[in-house]
Amino acid sequence: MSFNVSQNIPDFATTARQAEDYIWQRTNSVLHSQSPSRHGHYRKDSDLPLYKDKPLSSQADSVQDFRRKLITLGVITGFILFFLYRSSGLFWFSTSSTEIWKTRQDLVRQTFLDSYLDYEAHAMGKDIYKPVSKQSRQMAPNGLGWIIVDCLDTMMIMKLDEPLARARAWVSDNLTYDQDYAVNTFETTIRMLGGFLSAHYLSNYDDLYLEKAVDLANRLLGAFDSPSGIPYASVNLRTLKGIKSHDDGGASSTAEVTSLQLEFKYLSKLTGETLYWEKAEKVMKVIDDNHAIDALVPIFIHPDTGKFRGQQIRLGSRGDSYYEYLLKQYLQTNNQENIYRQMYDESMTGLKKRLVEKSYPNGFTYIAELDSGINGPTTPKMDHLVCFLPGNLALGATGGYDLATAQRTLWTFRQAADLKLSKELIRTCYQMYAATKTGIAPEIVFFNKDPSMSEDIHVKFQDAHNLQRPETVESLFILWRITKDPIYREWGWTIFEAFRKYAVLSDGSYSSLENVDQIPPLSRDNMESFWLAETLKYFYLLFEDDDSILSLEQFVFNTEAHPFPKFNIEPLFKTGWSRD
Ligand code: DMJ
Repeated sequence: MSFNVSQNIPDFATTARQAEDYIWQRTNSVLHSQSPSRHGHYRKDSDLPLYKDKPLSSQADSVQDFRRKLITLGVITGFILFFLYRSSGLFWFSTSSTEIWKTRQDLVRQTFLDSYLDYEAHAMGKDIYKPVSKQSRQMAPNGLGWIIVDCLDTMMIMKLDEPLARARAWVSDNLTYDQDYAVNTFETTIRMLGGFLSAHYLSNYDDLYLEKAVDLANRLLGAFDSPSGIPYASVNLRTLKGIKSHDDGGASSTAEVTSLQLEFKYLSKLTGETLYWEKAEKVMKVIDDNHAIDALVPIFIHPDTGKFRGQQIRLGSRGDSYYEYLLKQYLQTNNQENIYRQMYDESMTGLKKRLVEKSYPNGFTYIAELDSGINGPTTPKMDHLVCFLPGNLALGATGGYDLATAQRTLWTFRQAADLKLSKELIRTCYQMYAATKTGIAPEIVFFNKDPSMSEDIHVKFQDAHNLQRPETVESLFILWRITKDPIYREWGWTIFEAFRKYAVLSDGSYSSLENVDQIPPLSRDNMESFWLAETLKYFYLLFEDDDSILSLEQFVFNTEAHPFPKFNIEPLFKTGWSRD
């Protein structure tokens, strides 16, 4: 069963067929509207027999006649070739590019509905949903709104007014964060707090969402009450007590503690309350005081001491959004906090020096890992999570402006190099999809460093699943907006088609996959909230023609794809720290 809420959504095949009919009608009307020639041989409906009135020996007329026949033959051949071309699926001539992308965007919207309405029918308000078995459960006793809150803004962007009204009513009637339950500080911040903040903005400042955001943020603040100011991995929503991670010697993830800043700073801006700003900003000083070599940070940090734990460095899980938020903090306050730009540039220099490698035989550029520290050997492993980086590099190169505009102002060697690396990396991320049987990327890949081997990409059995993650489509969206190279949209369309073919269930809903190299693939019976909050939102924006919608010049997207408007730091705030 496929939910069909919007009757206006055109069927792609129907659109193509209508266009074909239209061409035929036009063709026939052109042919039929020919004036009868003095020879009368175009007039099939003429009473006169063909050639009846043709002068018997007119040399000129027979040459003209031959020409006409040639033209007619040419026109007919042209139409035949044209229809053959069209029936091969390439129909650029008949349907304008705008129509094609609009139709594709409508398919994304329909896919969102197919997923979301299935969730709504079987698990409305539950935090965890399994679309195959239709089982669901809460994370906290009364639920956190995990799926609903995360995708409020997607519904606003896609103009899905009816499910949005029901979601708002659910939030208003059912959602309370006054629960004796420990949540993950980072995940709750980026998904719930981030979701409320962008919903507040996009709903034209609906108070309900801001009230929820403030209530939740006040509870999350408890996580920052550590000796160093580095937040604990978890926090109890009722007692406001921060809780150390049960693993990793109690250390928090570096990416987690450094990916709260956009949300808390925007909340400061909205409320005028500086405490959120100060707590979030303090973390950045503690990190910087560690003086990581080449600005590449280990992936764990102790909340007690503020010192890194272990030496493992990577741009994948637990490392990724540290680098993302360095750049985005600089962008968020309209490029007025140069300290973050410096830190970002230093880390990208370190990345190019230490982590950028190429595979054999095709020379795919990838980001390696350092398992035993900055001076240890690299491991050619790359998480799909790293695919946020091409988009981030492009964003850093142009500041969110399109390439032509950015190049008109100041275009340095660094900007050019960052954009070049961005393009190489997105090609690799696309290859991570193209290399599998389903055309869907696995969670983790290994790249080949051995010149004698023939395959660039290797996937271990335990890494072959796919959680419908957003990073590659996020980067495609940013690169499309910035470069306007149509290849990024085409790659996005190919990936989207693969999801529609292999992640879809028999009832039209969607699920994660167990193994992307198996056809038919086995479903994982799981739907992550970021499928609705991020992946489908970025597909939708990638296929949008109008760049002024959530313009990258005016908005920063948090790491869960929730857009916040940029703002000026003055007069309320200042960067409250400086580098040693
Ligand atoms: C999301 O929650 C966020 O994008 C986060 O930064 C990384 N992991 C998931 C998506 O893959």
